[in-house]
Amino acid sequence: MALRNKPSWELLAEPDLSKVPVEELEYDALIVGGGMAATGTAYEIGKWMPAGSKVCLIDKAALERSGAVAQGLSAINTYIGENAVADYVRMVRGDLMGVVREDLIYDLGRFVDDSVMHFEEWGLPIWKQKGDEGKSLRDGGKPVRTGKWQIMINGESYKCIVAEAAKNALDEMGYDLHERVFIVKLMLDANKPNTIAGCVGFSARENKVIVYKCKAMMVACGGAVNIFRPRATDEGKGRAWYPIWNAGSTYTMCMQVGAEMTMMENRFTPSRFKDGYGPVGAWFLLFKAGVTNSAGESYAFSDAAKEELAKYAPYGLQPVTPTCLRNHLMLKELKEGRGPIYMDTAAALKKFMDDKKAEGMDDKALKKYWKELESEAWEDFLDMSCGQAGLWASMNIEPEKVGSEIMPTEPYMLGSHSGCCGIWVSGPNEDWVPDDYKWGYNRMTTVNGLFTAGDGVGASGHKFSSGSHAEGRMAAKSMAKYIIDNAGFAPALKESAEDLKAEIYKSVVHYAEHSKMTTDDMINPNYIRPRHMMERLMKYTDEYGGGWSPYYMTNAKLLEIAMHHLDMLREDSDKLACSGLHELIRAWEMTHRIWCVEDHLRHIQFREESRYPGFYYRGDFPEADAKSMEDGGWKCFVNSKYDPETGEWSTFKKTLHQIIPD
Ligand code: SFD
Ligand code: AMP
Repeated sequence: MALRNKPSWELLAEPDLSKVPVEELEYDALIVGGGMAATGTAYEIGKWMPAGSKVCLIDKAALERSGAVAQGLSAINTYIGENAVADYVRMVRGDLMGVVREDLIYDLGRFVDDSVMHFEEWGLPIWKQKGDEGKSLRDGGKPVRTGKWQIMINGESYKCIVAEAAKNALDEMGYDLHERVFIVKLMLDANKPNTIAGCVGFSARENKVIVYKCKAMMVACGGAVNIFRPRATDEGKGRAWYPIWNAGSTYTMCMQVGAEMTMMENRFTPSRFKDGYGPVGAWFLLFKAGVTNSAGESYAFSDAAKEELAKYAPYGLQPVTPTCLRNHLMLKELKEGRGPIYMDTAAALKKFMDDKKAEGMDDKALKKYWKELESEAWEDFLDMSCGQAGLWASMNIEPEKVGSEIMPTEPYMLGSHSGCCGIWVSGPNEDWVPDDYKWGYNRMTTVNGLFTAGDGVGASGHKFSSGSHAEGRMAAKSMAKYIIDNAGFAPALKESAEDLKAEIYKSVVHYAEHSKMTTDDMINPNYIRPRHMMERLMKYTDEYGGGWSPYYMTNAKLLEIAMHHLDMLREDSDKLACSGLHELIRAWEMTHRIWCVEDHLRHIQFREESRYPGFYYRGDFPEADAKSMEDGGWKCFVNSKYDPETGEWSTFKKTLHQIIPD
């Protein structure tokens, strides 16, 4: 049960909202979120804002350890370095089955390395090739590459380092930082149509509601986690791959004020070390490990696999198989009874040792080399997913002796990792960018003054931590330009502060009014707790929306049932009850999850093909369509829009432009 932290206790005895003060604040620019993208914006924005501007960053948690990088990372997955930016676009396009915004990807590729160089200057240790130790990236030091795009770091404190730079930048400019404030919703201007004017949130530490007004806003609250039933059960349920505290706030809050969404049908179903959710990239790329089925066969390179991949030409025929199709091959093995799937850690480590022996390394040097190899293998997890190292230790797993099971997990929604759902934003205002991809301010959504970055920006995945930071910086520059161009704008809200407070605290009052009716306050005919809501949501999305239990399969009928259940959930969310501030966060997270999952399923319903086999399948449309929208096909974007005036949704196709030749 949720923690009943002190402040709300005072309210529970007698639900009197006059005990909850409301603060009303006004800023020029607001940065909502405190992750990689938002810290990028915080670092950059002061350089471009007019002197004397007021800016505030609001994070639901503490900047030092919030967001996806909270635990640290052991690699930076986007560093262009010696590669061509156009090849980066080709890689992202190929991995995401062709439907991407090449303008956004190219633009990001031009700037991302500068963020990585800054990370190093701020103190992040980046592995260097032999002979280049001590030489910075900016001075031409060559990083240790895991793959073509990825570099290795000692990144346990990655987020602390990046957060410190953001805090220093905010401090230097005299800007504000509000930590532990959960933003619940955004608000449009009372006078100027389709223009952002503010947001409202509540403190997670004291009874207080804050209403913010602003001229421009960055919303970068990450992706959506715990929207599908996790493989983890019972008390292990908190264990997930992506950060559990990112609850789809970016998508929901922006779509609620009318921002056009794109590719919300896309999801990332990562294959991870089973139960611990340890990332696989370093094992595949750095240690060059292979995967095998229960018979020890290297199934991904078999003739049958080649035949299967050919069905998804041209994507399946690329030298590096796209992430979803790697899953597809794995799922085929599992469904045909050849599971479990193993990452062959033992063979990979043995090969390293054998190679060194063949090179003539003596026993003493070999021992030392082994120690280094062993610690790198463990450090990969200790730096970014320490629960996986704990699981290996507690299960007596010695990776040099046995392989470890890997498994496709539950689906996640995100736009910065190997997925691409998110918000439709303007690209850079440059002549090579198609007209329908740009409307003035880079990374601005279709709502005036509302910007996003990182997981928020759709149709441009594979940004990862570095790209999200760089994108936050790029957006900061255009936010400042927007503010300067609209200097006369005075934001005005339609909603009253008192009404907003009542809306936010409704579930606390509801709990206080009804909780004494039963002996166990978790069970009550008058209300539903956020925990119950989550269980229901996960059951519906999993069973009807293509979660792991039906092997990621859904169809039109199943989706219709899912939508019906979501309707009921939304109706019941009116009766949410919370016994404290902590649970109040959970309640609002659930509301955000339900909205973004609804859009996800609407998109899957609309797209009558299976564009991402291995992430999800439409049983009634199993093929991936090669025809463009103009030829009546699905090689195009699917966008959607919620109309805040009428409460109606529309879902529609949008033209795809190829900018970089094959
Ligand atoms: O191994 C509110 N990522 C990896 N990136 C890499 O570069 N290398 C890796 O090695 C990566 N891998 C990885 C990664 C993530 C995770 C969890 C694991 C492994 C285990 C991806 C990156 O981390 C990711 O791309 C970026 O962090 C995305 O940045 P951004 O800014 O879009 O999201 P965020 O950092 O999660 O921050 C979200 C912020 O929003 C706050 N927030 N604040 C106020 N009100 C609300 N309602 C809010 N809701 C959320 C959060 O507190 C947070 O500050 S590997 O798999 O490949
Ligand atoms: P992951 O740990 O799976 O999130 O992967 C980290 C990085 O490695 C991402 O850039 C992935 O695209 C890449 N990657 C992971 N597995 C493979 C693989 N088998 N082949 C090529 N790239 C991979």
